[in-house]
This record gives sequence, C-alpha cells and structure tokens, in this order.
Amino acid sequence: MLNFGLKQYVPMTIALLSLSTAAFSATAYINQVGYRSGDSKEFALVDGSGNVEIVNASGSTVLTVTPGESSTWAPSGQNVQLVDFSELKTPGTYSIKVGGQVVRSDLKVADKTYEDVLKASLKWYYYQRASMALDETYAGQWKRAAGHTNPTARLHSSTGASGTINSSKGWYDAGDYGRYIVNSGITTYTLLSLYEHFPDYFKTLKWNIPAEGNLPDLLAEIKWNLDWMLTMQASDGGVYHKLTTLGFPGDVMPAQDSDPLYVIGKGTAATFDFAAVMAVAARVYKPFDASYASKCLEAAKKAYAWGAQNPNKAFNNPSDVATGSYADGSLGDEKDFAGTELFVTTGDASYKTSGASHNLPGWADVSGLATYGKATHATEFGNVAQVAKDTLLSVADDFEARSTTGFGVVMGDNDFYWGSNSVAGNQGVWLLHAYYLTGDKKYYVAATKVLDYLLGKNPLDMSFLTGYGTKSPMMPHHRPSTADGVKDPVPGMIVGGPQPGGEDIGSQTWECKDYRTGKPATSYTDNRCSYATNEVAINWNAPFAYLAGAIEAINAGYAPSFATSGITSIKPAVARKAHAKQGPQLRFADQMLYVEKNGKRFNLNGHRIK
Ligand code: G3I
Ligand code: 9MR
Ligand code: CA
Repeated sequence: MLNFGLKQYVPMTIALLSLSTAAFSATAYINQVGYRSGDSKEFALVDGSGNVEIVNASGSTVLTVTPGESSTWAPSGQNVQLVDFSELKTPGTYSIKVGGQVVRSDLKVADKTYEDVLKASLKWYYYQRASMALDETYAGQWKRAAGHTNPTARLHSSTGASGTINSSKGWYDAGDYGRYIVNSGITTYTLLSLYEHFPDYFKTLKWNIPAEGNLPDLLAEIKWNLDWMLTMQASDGGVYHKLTTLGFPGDVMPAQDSDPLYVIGKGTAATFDFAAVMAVAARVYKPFDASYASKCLEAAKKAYAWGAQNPNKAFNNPSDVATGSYADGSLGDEKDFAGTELFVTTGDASYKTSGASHNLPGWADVSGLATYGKATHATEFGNVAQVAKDTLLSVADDFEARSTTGFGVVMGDNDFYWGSNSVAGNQGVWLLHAYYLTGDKKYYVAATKVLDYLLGKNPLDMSFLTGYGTKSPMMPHHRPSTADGVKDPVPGMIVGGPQPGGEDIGSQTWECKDYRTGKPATSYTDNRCSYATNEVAINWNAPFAYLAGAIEAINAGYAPSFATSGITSIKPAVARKAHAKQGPQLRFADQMLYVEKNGKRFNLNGHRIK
C-alpha cells in the first residue's frame, strides 16, 4: 500500500524536477513521513501564488486546493498560507504543484502511517541501554560493546553517605552517559502512561528487542530503566539524584567511558518523581508480575514518606561535579505528582491531592502530570477531577486555536527553549488528553499537527526524528552516533530542536559557530557541536512516542478506559457499519471501547475480541 506506484513514479518525478526553474520560490512544508488516509491533512505554504494541485504517480491532478489566507507566524517571521488537502484519501505518493510548477514530490498518504516511527522512537531506548552489549541481531550496524558494566558506584559526599552501592542497567539520558532520576521520572511516566492508556494495543505490538519473560515489548523496555531506578533508593527511602562520572566524557563509545561512576546527591525532586513512577509501575506490572509490582509499590510509599519529611532538599551540582544538574528549586509539583499517583494506586486518602495546573509538563515541572492523573480518574477524585478537567480543557483550547493560524502548529514564540521539540510533543500529549475527556475531534486534529511539525511541517523543512523523513538530522550531539564510525546516526531519536539561547556557541574554533537567525524557530544547526539544539534525550523522545502511539492505537480502535464514548467519532465508518445491522451497543470495559453485538465483543475494527 505504502509504496503504491512508486517505481513508475520515480523517473517521472526526476524529469519533472529538472524541468522546474530556479526562479520559482514557493516552499511547501509537509509532514515528510506522511499523513493518515482518514485524517485531516494540512501543509504550510510560503511564497505561494495561485492554486495548489496535488498530482498522483501517473501525473494526473487529483485535487486542486485554494490555499487559506496568509498570516504571519512570529517564531519564523514568515507569511504562511495553510493548505487543507483532507479530501485526498487514497494511499500513495504525490507531487505538489504551486502555480503549475512542482515544488516537491514526497507527499505521502498511507494507513498506519506512524507505526514505523512509533516503533523506532521506542526502539531507541534499547540503544540507550547501559550495562549490556547491543547484539547485531537487534542493533544491526549500531551494535556495540556494553558500557558501564562495573556495578560498583561510589557514594559522593553530596549523598550524605559514604562507601559504594551496586547500580546498573537504566537508559543513558541523552548524548551523554549520565543517568538522572529526575529526567527518568517524566520519561518513564510518559511511556508507562502510553501503555496504561492503550494496554490492548501494546500487548501485541512488537519491535526487535530482546524478550523479557511474558512482558509486552513496551513493558520489557521500561523495566530496564525501572530496575536501575530501584537501585537508586537509599535504605531510608530517599532517592539519589544521579549516577554519572564527575565530568562529561569525550566523544567515545560507552565502553570507553571508563572514569569512575559516582552516585551524586539525594533530594526531594528525585524522591517524589521516583515515588510517582513506582506507583504507576505497580499498577501496570501487576497483571504480569505481582511481586515486582508490590516491590515497586513499597518503594513508592517509602520514597513518598521520605519526601514528606524532607520537602525542601533541592539538588544543585556539587563544585567538583560538571555533569547535567537537572536542578529544580520548586518542589511542590513533584509532591503533587507523587501523591496523585499513589492515591490512584492505593486509594489511601492521605495521599490525595487537589488543585490543577496550567503548566505544560517538563522535567522541572510535573504539575501537569498530576493534572492528567486527576482529570482521568473522575471516580477517585470527584470534584477535584472536574477542576482538573476544566483546567486541562482551557489550556487545550488555547493550543487548538494556535494550531489553526500561522504555520498550523501549536508552537509559539515562548515555546522555543532548550528541548523545544519536547515542548511541541508535550503540547500534543496534552491535546490528546483533552480529546479523551471530551471526544471533541478538534483536539485530535490539533494533536496530529504536532506530529506534522516534528516530522517536517516546520520552517527548517526537516523531520526532527533521525532516520525518518526526506531530510533529518545527520550529526546529532550523541556520543555513540559520533564515535561509532557508522555514517547514519542511531535511528529513532528526536533532537532537541531550534531555540535561540545559543548556550553552545563559543569563541574556540572547536565549539559551535553562531547559528542563530534572530528567529527562535530557525535557530538550529545540524552539527555535533550543538548540544543546545541538536542533542537527543530520553525525555524528548517520550512525548513523541506517546503521540505516535496513541494516534495509531486510537485508529486501530482502542481508547483509554476513562475516555468518553465521543472518541468513536474517529472511526465513524466502522461504528456505523456495526450499527446498521442488529442494534449493537458501544461499551467500555477492560480498559477498552468495544462494540457488543449478540453477546459478542468486537473491537472498533470489527475483530472479535470475546
Ligand atoms: O523553563 C524556562 C522557561 O520558562 C523559559 O521561558 C525559558 C526561556 O529562558 O527557559 C526555560 O528554562 C530552560 C530549561 O532548560 C527548560 O527546561 C533553561 O533556559 C535551559 O537552560 C534549560 O536547559 C536544560 C539543559 O540541560 C541545561 O541545564 C534542559 O532543559 C535539559 O534538557 C538539559 O539536560 C541535559 C542534561 O543536563 C545532561 N544530559 C543531556 C541533557 C539534554 O541536553
Ligand atoms: O556533551 C554535553 C551534553 O551532553 C550536555 O547536555 C551539555 C550541557 O550540560 O554539555 C555538553 O558538554 C559540553 C560542556 O558542557 C562544555 N564543553 C563542551 C561539551 C560538549 O562537547
Ligand atoms: Ca519542580
């Protein structure tokens, strides 16, 4: 389906491209990975004039669109027209003509469009695994020796203890080889929530990683990091902040980073983030491994108790430590997050929290994750859930409105800071929560525009996911990708993205040349030097994976157990077909939405499930 007609089409495309003249300057910015057949579809057009034609593989115009009014998108300073081509539903690869000239030929419409990028973005966590070798069977040309295999780590004086502990496994944080509890917190939560929202979809989704008992691949991958996190809890319940060398290593493979590892700091943020993650893990792993689940729950409770006793222990890098600090002085949001998840898991009202947050989740501010927890557990939280839902929807309305002008994306001027692509991703995750809670399709549509942005509908005209799209980063700030001697970077990584801070720009020749453009959305360089725009990180991949995963799962007929039945509007054809026969009913149970007919259950694709 996906490559329908491609073979005949390629030579013709080349011919068409060579005919177009250099004087022509319209640019169409598209989702380079593709669009789903049944979705709303839009691209952004700059310097266009006249109508837009979509041309199929045999050269026929299949759709003519009059672009929308132009409006300025402040982050890039461009005047942009949005082109809605939702009517194009037939899978295939198309060209775009503007004013009669072909401007690009890589426009794709397909089914299950995001399944490959979903798997790739999840597979990347395997490539980040510490303490094990990556075999060729799984890693292909990115196979490598194990790094950080010595389990003995020294307790730095900042932990308030001395001696050593055993700590191994976990995911390397980013382009460096540190392992940081705070950043593991939001990352692991986001991936666990993806599973918890769509368990039946993820029970069968597989990619090429080593099996772990009877666990679905997603839970097998997450367990690698949970196991490491569990090693970072002290006997009093407090959780150490990070496990790193004292400074960043050079451009070496993990196995060559042989400086001693230290366990550094112990603080409130790490402890509450840990408690929240372990509380969710206790729910998610229970059906597969009850004893692991209860180990997680005990660890969560013990951590929460320590955090409650030590609410103001902010972490800052000790003077002899130069690795990432993930320093955060505002610690109430972490407590809210932990309390919310522990209350959901245990039903113990002493953990129950109230209030709601307008803040987009990020590693330093997890109040929005607590808002998700409250809004999606109406029975448990009662009025508090309603407040959370109202707050969530008011923010989502703002995001949705932004997505209808300018570049047709949610991102605005203030969203471009270090890791801006995770800002985009988390806006999409927020919108999907609004969709689950209301069934209003406008939120789903806005969420798909976030994927569009990350996969190419942006003023840099690039997919920010390594290995996918017509143009994607080749030189990420990722030590293995630099040191492995393989031309292509490790695939499936979302780079940090444009932002005007320029923290990596230096006077020394080996540092970054000034790549800033005066505009936030184009201040980016695909260069290894740029850790402020072109690094990768586990917390930036997670919201992307969540978005791609949720969108694929919804379209496969799944919905979170708490979702309103309005979410079925995504699959009108299937629902209607079922309805036309013998009055089947839409129902929710066992965490999914299904159609019941003559006492039998079917998923929304019409497959019998019981
Ligand atoms: O949150 C504020 C925001 O409100 C404000 O509008 C914006 C504009 O100034 O700044 C935002 O703060 C930024 C913060 O990231 C947001 O998370 C800071 O300026 C920025 O300096 C900070 O950068 C962090 C960076 O480390 C430097 O500390 C990144 O978030 C964080 O992702 C990054 O993490 C590193 C680890 O330390 C080490 N491993 C790699 C990893 C990724 O680069
Ligand atoms: O490589 C480091 C990257 O992983 C971090 O995110 C970043 C910010 O803490 O720092 C990078 O290391 C740089 C160091 O801070 C300054 N000298 C250049 C290093 C990159 O080569
Ligand atoms: Ca905080």
